[in-house]
Amino acid sequence: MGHSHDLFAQAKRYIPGGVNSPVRSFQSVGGEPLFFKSGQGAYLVDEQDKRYIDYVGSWGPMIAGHAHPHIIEAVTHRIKHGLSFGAPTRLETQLAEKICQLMPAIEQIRMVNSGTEASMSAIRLARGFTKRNKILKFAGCYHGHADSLLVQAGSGALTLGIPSSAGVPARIAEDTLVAEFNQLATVKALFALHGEDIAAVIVEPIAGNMNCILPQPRFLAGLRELCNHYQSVLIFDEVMTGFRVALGGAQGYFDIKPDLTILGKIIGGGMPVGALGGRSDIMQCLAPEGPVYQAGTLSGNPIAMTAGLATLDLVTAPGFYKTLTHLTEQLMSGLKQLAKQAGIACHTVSIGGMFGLFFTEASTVATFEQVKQCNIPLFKQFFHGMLQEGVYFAPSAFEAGFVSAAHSEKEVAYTLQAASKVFSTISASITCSSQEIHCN
Ligand code: KE4
Repeated sequence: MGHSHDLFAQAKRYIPGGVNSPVRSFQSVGGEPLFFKSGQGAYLVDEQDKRYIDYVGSWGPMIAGHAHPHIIEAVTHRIKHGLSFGAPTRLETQLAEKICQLMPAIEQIRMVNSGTEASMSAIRLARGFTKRNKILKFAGCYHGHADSLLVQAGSGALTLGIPSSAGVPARIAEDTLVAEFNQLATVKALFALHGEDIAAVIVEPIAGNMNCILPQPRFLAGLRELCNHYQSVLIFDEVMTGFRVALGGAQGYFDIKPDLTILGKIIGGGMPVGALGGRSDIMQCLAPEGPVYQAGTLSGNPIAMTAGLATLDLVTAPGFYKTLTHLTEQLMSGLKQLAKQAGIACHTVSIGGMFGLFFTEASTVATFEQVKQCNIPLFKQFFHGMLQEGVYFAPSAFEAGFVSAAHSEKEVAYTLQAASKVFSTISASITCSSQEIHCN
């Protein structure tokens, strides 16, 4: 018993689909998920001791790489003093203070245990603060699996073809309005119809759950202006982009000030953490100060706080994002060039340590519709070809990819060498099928 296949069969006996999160299932790319037993730096090791260069990074948290000594040492030390007290610790204040310093739009912050909890709580808080019920989200954006937000969602919901989940009562879903990312006119139209009832607009400032889509100029500023005009709360979901694209997150990068921010992933350094924060007049509505209830047994637990603090120690080092951004750009431009040389239409995008790879003739991909036009079967061939070469990309065409500080020119060079082989194989298969000749 050690082969991923056997482990997967056993997992399916006890766990629905054999996974504890659907996007890990490989259902959209075919084949079976790999079972990993360790991670070190830029690498993961599967149960057969095969190493993979990892561009998933646990879907974003592992920006310092796997098992970074500074984080391991901090957690190892802390764990000897106990795991959870369900009472305040100074560590929670330290992490809260650090985040407020790095993201000035966050005047106060509440720790929770996942991005889902954070977005669910932020929606409730915005509704309590404005005394309105409707929220506005964007098709293809994903904010976790709270009922109100599983309407035309991205990430695994989109990957598996269930963007609007079963089990969400219509009366809940009808309070969720859906606009199109990068298409401000669709937002204005909904505000014109429902403006006085819209409690909040929630947006991934960089859409990382329909692959990776950058905001077009004026899009985020337009959302800010509309929320000001209609007195709605602007919520930036920075679970993925927070401390990923820049030290101040996407809000710092694009210089737009949201009313509330949702965080997760990197602020936990791989431990379960989410957070919601923002204007103190809104945050003061949260219990025990105000009437909006929100709670969590393990919220702010000392081990997660320690891992988060140690991770932020690393990302605040001088030049951290400059180096990460350069390496990510190098990877993307290399892949684009190699695809072109092989006659394969490919568009790439990167910002900070996150990237998007699209198999499309389009010179830019700015909307959800354009993402859906991309060549998914070709992505599957690329994904499995690279996996064979020991390079692990996200098992979904609708996810962003991530580079860590542990990746170096060495990993990029190997990845590009592998991609050259894979693109050649794909190109040969396309030639064969187009000429309908027999190929071995
Ligand atoms: P969690 O509840 O999974 O911690 O966070 C939900 C969430 C909220 N907001 C954004 C922008 C997110 O990207 C996420 C979670 N991201 C997915 C992958 N893109 C998590 C992977 C999974 O579902 O297993």
